[in-house]
Amino acid sequence: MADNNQMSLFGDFPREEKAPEPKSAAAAKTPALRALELRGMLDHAAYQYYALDAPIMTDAEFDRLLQELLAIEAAHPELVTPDSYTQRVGGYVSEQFEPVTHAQRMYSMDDAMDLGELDEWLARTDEALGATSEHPVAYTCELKIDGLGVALTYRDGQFVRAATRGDGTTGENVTANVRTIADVPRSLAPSGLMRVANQGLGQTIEVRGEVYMPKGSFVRLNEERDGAGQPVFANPRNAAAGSLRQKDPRITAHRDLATFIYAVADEGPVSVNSQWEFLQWLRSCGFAVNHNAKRCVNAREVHEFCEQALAHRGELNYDIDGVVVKVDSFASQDALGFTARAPRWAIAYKFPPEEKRTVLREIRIQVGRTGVLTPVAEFDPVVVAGSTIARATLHNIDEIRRKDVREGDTIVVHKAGDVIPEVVGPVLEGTLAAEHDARPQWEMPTLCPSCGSPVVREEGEVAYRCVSIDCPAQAQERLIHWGSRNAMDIDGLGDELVARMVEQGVLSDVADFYTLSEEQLAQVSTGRQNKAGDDIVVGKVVAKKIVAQIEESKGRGLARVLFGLGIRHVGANVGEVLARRFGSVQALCAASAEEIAQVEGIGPKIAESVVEFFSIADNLAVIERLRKAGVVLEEEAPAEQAPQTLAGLTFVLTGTLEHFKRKEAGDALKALGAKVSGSVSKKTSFVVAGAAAGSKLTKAQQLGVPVLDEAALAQILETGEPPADTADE
Ligand code: 3BA
Repeated sequence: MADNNQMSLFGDFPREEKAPEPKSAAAAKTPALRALELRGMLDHAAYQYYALDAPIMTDAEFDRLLQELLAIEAAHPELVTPDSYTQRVGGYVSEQFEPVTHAQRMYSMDDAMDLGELDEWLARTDEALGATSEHPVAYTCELKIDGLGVALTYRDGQFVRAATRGDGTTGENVTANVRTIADVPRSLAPSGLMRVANQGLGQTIEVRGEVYMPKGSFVRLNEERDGAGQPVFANPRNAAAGSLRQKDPRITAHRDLATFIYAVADEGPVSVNSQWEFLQWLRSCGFAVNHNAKRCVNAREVHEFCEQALAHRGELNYDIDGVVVKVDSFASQDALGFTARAPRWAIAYKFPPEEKRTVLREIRIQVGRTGVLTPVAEFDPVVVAGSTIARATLHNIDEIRRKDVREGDTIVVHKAGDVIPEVVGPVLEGTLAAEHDARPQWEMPTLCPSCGSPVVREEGEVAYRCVSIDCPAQAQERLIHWGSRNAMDIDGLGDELVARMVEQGVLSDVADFYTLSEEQLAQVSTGRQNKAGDDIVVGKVVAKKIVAQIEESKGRGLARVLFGLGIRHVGANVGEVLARRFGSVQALCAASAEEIAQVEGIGPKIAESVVEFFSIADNLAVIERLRKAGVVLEEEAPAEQAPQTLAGLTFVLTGTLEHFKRKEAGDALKALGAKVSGSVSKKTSFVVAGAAAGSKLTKAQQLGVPVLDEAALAQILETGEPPADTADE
């Protein structure tokens, strides 16, 4: 495509805002000196902000410095250096992953913040390209996926590397993680390759696109994390970023990521002439290309496409934050060229933030299955991003204080990541501010609203909880949890139905599910009435289906049972780990907290919680009834276990081993009960150092941690005997 220094067809159209007048102190310096100084300040501020999460200046201050530097560089182009902050496209490259320098820089895009700005850009571009009504300029419109920019490299048609966009020049090597994404082709389809010129040996092609997480997968992932007491992701984009930047690709493999591809680093090898044809070519190579793109024959169609996209964004299973409009013809793109940061032939029309005003009627307390009291905002229903919302969690009292929302306030609500309703804050315009100030601050109740027991806040926790073991609200939530997707997955059992069953006395603990008859369930009132005013009951047909589902749930296996029981700190993951290690409820029940805490990935907090759960007679009684009902409480194939001769020892493996893969050696040590850690500390029992061991070996020597060689490791694995401690030689 066109090189950077292409003359602008926009002539003297003002592209950059007027720079602020330099301050007198700054004006006294030569431009070269001041540019140097500004670059230093900007780099330092960006490092503080992105790498250390410790900003040293406001965004406005940062922007002022950046504008000053841009002005100097515009007046003195000879002063522009490749490493200048103005040449970066934003962001900061972290040092966690290996850096990758993009063969060709990944540009940014100019934004149009509303349809008016879009129309201005279209008019300007039409004019620059000499559009007439007989010969209008065609544009390709693509949905703007709210994902993470990535570059995928193929050598000789084979996928060899994936890198994040990073700052546009340098990204991070995320190949291992991207390999786990199902829709990324391992090799290019021959039909696509046929259209690539010089497809000889050594030919590389780099395509670019977005990695995203489908909304449904995002919701499920958060449900799972919430169930396991882990922090949830704020939106699908963060979830995708977190998944892509996992150190362990196995974790990424369990996250449902997907891609949309829309660009190439260098159009040279592809024999197509327009963005629209190019998208078809990408598809013929096997890439995932978004189908909701359109080749618009003129600017009016572009405008309409953007309106349509905005109206229908809620129907998509992925998050979009706008529309990318590109001049279709490559020849016209070349004629327009690039500014320092972005192509002139493309623009990102950004959707307006979907925010609505409503009135906060009440902050209601919801009691969770572990007794946590969660404040929930109940507001007048409003339509946001295509669906009606009437409540949103406020998480905890700290959040309520931070947002300073009070019952009766007019509030702004939106959907985080297009899906999760969220209260942004109170509207404090005009008289609303005085009204807000006159309302009392909301307080956490001191008694559980369900059972009336005193509420406690444990040391170091934000959550308040009801610690009563027989709180009806907790009991109901536990029943709902038992039937939920990641637990026993009982289809058709909604939250409402469980509530009605509890109310009508047919259900009080999870074992009751398995003695429920079709006749009993068919008689349960749904709480709704028909036109004649009679109660609507569940009915025979639905009852039959649900009872069949309950029957089926008996065989879901130990891991799901352990998760389903709702033991505090035992999420789906921990449930699996415990099931694998102990093999049966009986074995887990007999284990001490110390034994449980020995298991890799299980901490003392979880272990305590498990032991406490099994020390309660009521819980044991429920488990006994589950067993009698035929619920499987064993792992299918109880794990054959080697004697745990290395229990209590922590190993760190470093350097290159000659006869083992590090991972295999680690697994073998774990099978003997050892913990394997990635970092050396005082608690490390042994460091196994292979060839070219680096900082971990040094650290071990500093801390006096005994160091073993590969032969010693081989001996341990062979005999299963722990090594003699050689610490004080
Ligand atoms: N098209 C993002 N940049 C995009 C190739 C250009 C471009 C995007 C786009 C520069 C989307 C900036 C980061 C980048 C590849 C540079 C899209 C989307 N086109 N459909 C015009 O859907 N988010 N982003 N990515 N090169």
